[in-house]
This record gives sequence, structure tokens and C-alpha cells, in this order.
Amino acid sequence: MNALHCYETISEGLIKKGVIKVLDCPVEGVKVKSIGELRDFVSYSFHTIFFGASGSIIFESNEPIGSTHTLHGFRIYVGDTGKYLGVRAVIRGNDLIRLLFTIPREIGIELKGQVGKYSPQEDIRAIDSSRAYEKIGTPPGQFFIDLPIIYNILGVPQVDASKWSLKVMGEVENPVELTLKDLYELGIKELTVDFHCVTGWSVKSMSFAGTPLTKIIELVKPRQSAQWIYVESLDKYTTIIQYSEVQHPQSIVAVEMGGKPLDILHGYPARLLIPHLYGWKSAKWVSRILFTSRYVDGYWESLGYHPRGLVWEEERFKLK
Ligand SMILES: Nc1nc2c(c(=O)[nH]1)N[C@H]1C(S)=C(S)[C@@H](COP(=O)(O)O)O[C@H]1N2
Ligand SMILES: [Mo]
Repeated sequence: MNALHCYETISEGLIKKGVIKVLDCPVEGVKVKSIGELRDFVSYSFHTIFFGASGSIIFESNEPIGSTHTLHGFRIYVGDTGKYLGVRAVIRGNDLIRLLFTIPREIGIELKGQVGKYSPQEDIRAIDSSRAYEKIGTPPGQFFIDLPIIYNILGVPQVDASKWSLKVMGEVENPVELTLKDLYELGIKELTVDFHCVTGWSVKSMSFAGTPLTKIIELVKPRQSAQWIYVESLDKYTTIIQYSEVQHPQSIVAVEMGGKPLDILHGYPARLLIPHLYGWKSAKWVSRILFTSRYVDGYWESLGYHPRGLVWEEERFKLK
């Protein structure tokens, strides 16, 4: 096999967790029939990518992502320092499609080859919109459960709602800073939608209320150049959403769930809700929305997840 070509990436949340760099390496033509075989391949790849690497590899954990993919975690101990880097292997069926190396701050390790820069072009090719939106039923690879699973990968932030505001800025004519009261005054829309997490669980008919993103778009007037919104939260979680998906009538800044203000666990005082995209795009405790022409990975995107994330197109990982 040829040396892997990798992209370098990072995100705010990973830096908070002590990671300084992610090497994201798409893989083609590698079939995996057992975890042992995968471990050996990961170890081999590590040695082709890094210099002077005398690492021992151990299996950490694995889990299903939908009914099509599995995600496998390993650690590679570097030398005899007791320090290790993380590896995530994404498998679809029996095909290894991506290897991600997460390199912590305390490891000085040198790359053998050049790294490129990820461009989302191939991943966001136009799809037939009738397939992607407003479908009812069970999306491919999902299963329904009764209560949402709580995710707070970077902890639950301390929030003082009286000091909270949502800054909306970047490539816009009219940047604004919105309080909770401003969001209510812009208008609140009630929605009952199914919610889908990329790991495979979905919850039927959840009720939310919030300010349509179309209202915020009318207010800030994005420039022609804006193609994405880059979203930041109080916990340093980030994500990125394609502008055309932000314009969908069901995309809101949610302030209520089940007829009550959001619970702190669900993102009080405000979270995004983009129900036709996988749940990781619905950032909780949202604090800043930046309109931009430039694609940048957010937290999960820096770990191989898809730039767009359409549920009905099963856009779980980059190159799916
Ligand atoms: N700030 C922040 N937002 C986040 C997350 C997170 O860890 N931090 N997790 C995401 C993921 S992966 C999912 S599926 C949904 C889950 O929403 P819930 O915790 O309200 O069920 O929140 C998303 N928004
Ligand atoms: Mo998720």
C-alpha cells in the first residue's frame, strides 16, 4: 500500500482537551475482517506516517455509528515515555474509510510526508432536494428511542442568562448582538420534529420553540460571499453549517423544549436546532454565529464527521 495522504486539522474543543493537531487520513481499498487485523494495519500506517516512531498500540474501545459504520479507538504509546496519541478508525461495512490521529500537546512527533488541506467540495455535491428534506419515517441506519441522550462532550457550562447574548457577525452588512429578549421579539416559531443523532438514535416528535434563522438572516443581511455559518458555544464546542441549510424554514435558534425554557442540559438559554441535519450540528449553549466564505472544521468535523450532515442522505462521515 502507498503512504497515506493526510490532512491536518484542529478545533477549539480539542485544544481544550489537550490535543494540538489531528491528522485526518482518508483510506481507500482496505478491507478489515477483524479488530486484530485493524490494529495491525493502524500500527503499520502509524509507522509510515511518523518518523522515529517506536510505538506500541493498544485497543481502547469501539462502537456502532448508525447501522452501517463502526468507530474504533486505539492508543499508540510513543517510545517509553508513557505518552500516547489517539487513533480513530472509521469503518463502513468492512471498508476502512478513514484514520484519524489525535496528537496531544506533550508529544513532539515528526511527520514523514506532506499534509494537505481538506476541502469540502466533494462532500457537498448537490443532491436531489426532494430526497433530503421533510421526509417522514425512519431515516436510513437510525432507530427510535423515547428520550434523547444528553451529550456534553466538553462539560456543562455555567450560564448567567442575564449576561448571555448571541453575537451574529462575519460576512454580514449588519452584525448584531441578541439577548434572549431580542430573540423572543424577533418572533418565535413552534416546531414538532424528529431528532437524529449520528450515532444511530432518533427521537420522534420533539417539540421546540425558537427564532427562525431566516429572521436572523433578514436582520444581519449576509453578503453574497457567505457560504457557511461557523458556530461557537460557551463550552468551546464548535460546528459548521452550510448556508443553504441555515435558510431552511425549520432551522431555528431554539429557546424552549417541551413548552418550557430549555433545560441547562439541553443548551439553556439557546441552542441551534437544524432537524434535517444530524444532532451534532445543533450546537447547545450557542454564543456566536459567524457567516463566512471559508470552510473550517468544528469539533466533530475535525474528527472526520461530515461537513453537511444531511440525515436522509446518511452523511455521517466525510466521503460518507
Ligand atoms: N455545546 C454542545 N452542543 C452539542 C453537543 C455538545 O457536546 N456540546 N453535542 C451535540 C450532539 S452530538 C447531539 S446528538 C446533540 C444532543 O442534544 P441533547 O444533548 O439536547 O440531547 O447536541 C449537540 N450539541
Ligand atoms: Mo450526536
